[in-house]
Amino acid sequence: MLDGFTPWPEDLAARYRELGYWQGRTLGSVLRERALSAPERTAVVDGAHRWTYRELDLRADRLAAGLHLRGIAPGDRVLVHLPNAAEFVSLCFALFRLGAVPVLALPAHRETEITHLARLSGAVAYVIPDRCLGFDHRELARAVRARQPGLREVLVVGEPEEFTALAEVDAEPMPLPGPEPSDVALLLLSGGTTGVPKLIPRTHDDYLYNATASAETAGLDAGTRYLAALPVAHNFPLACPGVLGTLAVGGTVVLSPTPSPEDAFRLIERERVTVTALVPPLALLWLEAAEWAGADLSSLELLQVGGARLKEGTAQLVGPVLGCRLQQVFGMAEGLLNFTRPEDPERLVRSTQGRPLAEHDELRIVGADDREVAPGEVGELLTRGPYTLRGYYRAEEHNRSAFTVDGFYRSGDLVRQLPSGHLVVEGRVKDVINRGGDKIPVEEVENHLLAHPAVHDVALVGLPDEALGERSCACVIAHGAPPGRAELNAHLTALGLAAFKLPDRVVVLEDFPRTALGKVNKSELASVIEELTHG
Ligand code: OOB
Repeated sequence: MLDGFTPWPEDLAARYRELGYWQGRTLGSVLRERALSAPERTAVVDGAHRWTYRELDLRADRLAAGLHLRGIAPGDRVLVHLPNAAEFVSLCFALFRLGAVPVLALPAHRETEITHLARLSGAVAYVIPDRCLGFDHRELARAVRARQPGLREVLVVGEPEEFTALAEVDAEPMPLPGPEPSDVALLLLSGGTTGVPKLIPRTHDDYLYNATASAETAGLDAGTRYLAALPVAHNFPLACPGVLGTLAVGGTVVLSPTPSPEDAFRLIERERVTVTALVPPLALLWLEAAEWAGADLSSLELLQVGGARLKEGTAQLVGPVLGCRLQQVFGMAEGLLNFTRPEDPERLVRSTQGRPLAEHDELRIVGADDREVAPGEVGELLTRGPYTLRGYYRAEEHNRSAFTVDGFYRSGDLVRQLPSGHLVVEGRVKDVINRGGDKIPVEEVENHLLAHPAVHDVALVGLPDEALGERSCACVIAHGAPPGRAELNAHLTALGLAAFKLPDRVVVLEDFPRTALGKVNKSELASVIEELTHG
């Protein structure tokens, strides 16, 4: 078993098996089953490739053998930093079959995040594209490797320069011992509650349930053509049901290089896409673009929206403008997923974030004293269940506060539950800014800003925003000449921070409002900024 992984207690594990949540299969074996039953069906489409199930299955086997020969062993972590490309899919399945563990970095991540992930995971290899959207990942790899020499191998999709081409990691398929279904299959990134990002271990058993039960709830079958528009390293387009859920039922995955209407609409029309998933700001953008783009979107049957709160007004437009059904998804990489269902009344689909996926998802909605609030009241959502983690990877100390003693995960989300079981997300208690689905770990950005010589003190707050839900604003107490936004963002970029974490606004203040305990009062601070803006 992977050290640093917290398993479920034996009695609960036995129960989840008995109840059929954990089926004792691995992610790699599910692809094999599909390849045997329908080898010539199309599994994956991207700009450059069109792979049948047989081809994907073989590619995964050959890659697994090649990785094995290069010394990648079961349990080794491999940092995967790829865009939406066919190689992402074959590589993940190769690693699943080998029993090595992909660590899924987001395309926007840069030196700071990647170095942190490499260090925390102890990854032995780093897989990158040569260039992506104008950014040279080989330069990033050089910088990261200089700081993290444990990263033995850099494998490149495309032109490798001094590194190794992924295409050359190829060998005759060979028998490999493979993982147990209860082993960790992959490490996902947390949106964060405090400080730097955490890693979320997901087992074959639990993630396969996550993907297949999501597929059922979203009505997927072998005729599904799923468009991965969001970055596939994210749990939502990866397994809710996303890429893995689609492949598990024998459907076709179409990979879009970006989620822009320009790229996505072209693919929807060409590939007759039936299902896709978006975050709310992109749903809004698609709704606007659909009015004038003139693309044929008539194949679309279902649009899933999640990652941040969807406004009812936007929800209402999905059917009339895109001509498809809406499914709201309130999920987290940590596990728990909530979906609105096809049989739900229209009103609930529009105005709630859905109800739990599994009958045995346990939910507690609690007040500040950790006691359950009255039904229908707002409180923090705590949860445990057959696909919700029991501990972050290698985070013993953080785990003591992130979970209750009986193993409930503290989501940091404020919700209320309707008598039907549906949840409405009302806010949060965690210090994260949700910028249209991109999660900004506030403390991390504040720490980097504090390193700037002109910053005496700083507080990052979320301000309401029409398009994104929230935008970030850095409130700065200056040391000497007040720094501007361009200067601070240049500083953060030079440190190698992902672009979505850069403050959208910088406001220089004399002092911060404080709580009785002397902590920055962020909600009052946000009101002060609003006041400054709108008078
Ligand atoms: C998804 O996963 P993460 O890990 O990036 O972020 C989880 C957090 C939740 O704790 C919540 O704060 C927020 O994102 N969130 C929503 C939401 N869906 C997620 N807030 C309001 N309304 C929603 N519908 O974001 C994620 C994972 C799987 C499926 C969908 C989203």
